[in-house]
Parts: sequence; structure tokens; C-alpha cells
Amino acid sequence: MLIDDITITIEAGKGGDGKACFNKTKMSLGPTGGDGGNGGSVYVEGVSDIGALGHFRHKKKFSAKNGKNGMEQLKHGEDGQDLVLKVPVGTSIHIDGKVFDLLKLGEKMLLVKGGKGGKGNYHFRSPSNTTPKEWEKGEKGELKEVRFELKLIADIGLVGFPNAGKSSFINIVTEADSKVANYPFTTLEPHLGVYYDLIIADIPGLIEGASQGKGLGIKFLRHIERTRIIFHFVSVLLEDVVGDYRIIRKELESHSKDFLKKKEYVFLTRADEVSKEDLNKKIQEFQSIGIDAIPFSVIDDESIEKVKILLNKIQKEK
Ligand SMILES: Nc1nc2c(ncn2[C@@H]2O[C@H](COP(=O)(O)OP(=O)(O)OP(=O)(O)O)[C@@H](O)[C@H]2O)c(=O)[nH]1
Ligand SMILES: [Mg+2]
Repeated sequence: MLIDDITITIEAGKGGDGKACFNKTKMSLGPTGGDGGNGGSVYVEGVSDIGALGHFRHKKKFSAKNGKNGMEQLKHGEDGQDLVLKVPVGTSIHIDGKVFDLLKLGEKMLLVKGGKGGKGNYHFRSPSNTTPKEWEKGEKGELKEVRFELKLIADIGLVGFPNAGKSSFINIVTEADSKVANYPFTTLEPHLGVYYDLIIADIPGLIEGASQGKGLGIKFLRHIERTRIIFHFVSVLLEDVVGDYRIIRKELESHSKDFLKKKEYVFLTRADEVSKEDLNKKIQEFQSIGIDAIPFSVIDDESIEKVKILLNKIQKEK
């Protein structure tokens, strides 16, 4: 199961305490208490593994290490080790009521800062006080809740009713291995496929009422929020292709108006499963609302080639 929305608690390390002590040799009796080390901080870093949020599934709190206390002879305590949490690129980070998007591989962001180490008594010496007993406690590390919400980064998102052939499409034009079967909701979680530089996201099918939670709902739509282009798949086996196309558009719109602004290509899929006349009739139905639907069949090499030409064009524009 792809984990794409998870909230955890993170805690930075406490700073080590400063030390109060004095030189034991008779010749010099001054203060020699070292400083405490700084507490470790917690960072996030973008990685390519889209399943990386799975690491946060069973454990709910993640802490960086505390700084060590200061020591005698002006020895400073060691700094606590930072903790770097790996999240997939495309993760939105909700923290302190704000949202940050981690969009680059290797990009790092500080979430909570470690506490500063306390000063040892050496720092408190002065002409009027050559034997200071003061020392500071290390500061506490910050403690916060953070929510990681994965929104896949893809160039093209595939949408359509279940059984429209979305997974079959992504499998044939990319090396993806998305499950295909002749029943609705075969795809239960998003899959990515790569065509040269283009990333294509296959998401579970939508149905009427998806925005109210019907079927698998629309929670997966967040994974194509960032795509520039939508490939809208309509099976030629449907009675009312234009009506069904509009139903999906309405569901997209109720998730976000931005979906309707994206560049969209409409495909009439499974084209080999109806007669030529029937296919042409359905192409015309789309033409009557100003849409040039592209017929597609996974068993027709010519239509696969045409799609590849389109993908090459999209790639050039990228
Ligand atoms: N003959 C033929 N069958 C197809 C074609 N495309 C898909 N199919 C079949 O249609 C069924 C559904 O295909 P999928 O690719 O799983 O459909 P999907 O849109 O991913 O479905 P969900 O994951 O349930 O949303 C499978 O049995 C496929 O083999 C096609 O071009 N021609
Ligand atoms: Mg599928």
C-alpha cells in the first residue's frame, strides 16, 4: 500500500549542559568547565523512492540525538547527531500551520532545530570572579507535529472510469507494471511510468460521486494535481461517451477548478472492441462538442505509434 499522507511527531535533541569545574593543578586554578554540545536537528530530504513514507507507518515519534554534557579541562560535549528523514520528492510538508513543497531530489529542509549546548563555567570568569560556579543548562530541542502529504510529480496524469484501459496504456508505452484486469478498480494505488523524460501517473478509476467518496473516491487526484497534462480515457464500450466524459470532468472540477485548466487529450480506448462504424460515430460525438478524440487500442500498433508521436511532442515542449 502506498502511504501518501501521514502525521508524525518529531523532536530535536536537547543541548548538553555546561560543566562547572576547576583546574586541579596548583599553578593554575581557573575554571575549566567545557560547554555542552548542541542537540541534533531533524531535517527532511527528498528521495526518489515513492514508497519512502512507508517508513513512518508504525513508529510515530522520531528524535534526533541529545548533545553530550561539557567536561573537565575545557572539553566540549559532542554535538548530538542530526536525524534526516527521507521523503519522496513531491511531498508537501505541513508544519507550524504552513506548507512547504519538497520538489527536488536531494533537497533538504530543517524541521526542528536542536537545543543549544549550555556554557561551561570557563565562560563566566572575570577579573572580579576568578572562580565562577555558574554554568548553563542545555536548551531543550523543539518538538513539533509534521504532516507529510505526497503529491506525485508527473507530467501526465491518466484519468477515466474504471476499466477504461489506463493501466494497459501505461504498461504498453512505458516499462510500468501496473495491474490490468477486466474488473473495476483493478488499480488501487497510483503507479508511475516513465517514457524517456516524461513521468506518467496511472491512478485508480473515478466514478460519478467520487468527489463524495464513492468508489475509491478522489483522494488519489492529489497525485495528478501537479501534472500539466491530463490524458482522459473514455472506453468505446460505453453507451454515452460524451455524457460519461462530462461526469468525470465534473468530478475533477469538484476536487479543484485547476484541473479544468490543464491541457487535456481525450482518448477513445479499447477501439478494437467495436466496429469501425461504431468507433466513428463516437469520434463524431466528441467532434460535436469540439473535441478531437484519439482512438487507441493496445493491440493496434499504429495507434500505439501515434501516441508515441504525441508523447515525443509533449516531451519536446517540456
Ligand atoms: N481488447 C482490448 N482490451 C483492452 C484494451 N485496453 C484495456 N483492455 C482490457 O480492459 C480491461 C481493463 O483494463 P485496465 O487497463 O485494467 O483498465 P483501468 O482503466 O486501468 O481500470 P481500473 O484500474 O480499474 O481503473 C482489461 O481486461 C484489459 O485487458 C484494448 O485496447 N483492447
Ligand atoms: Mg488500472
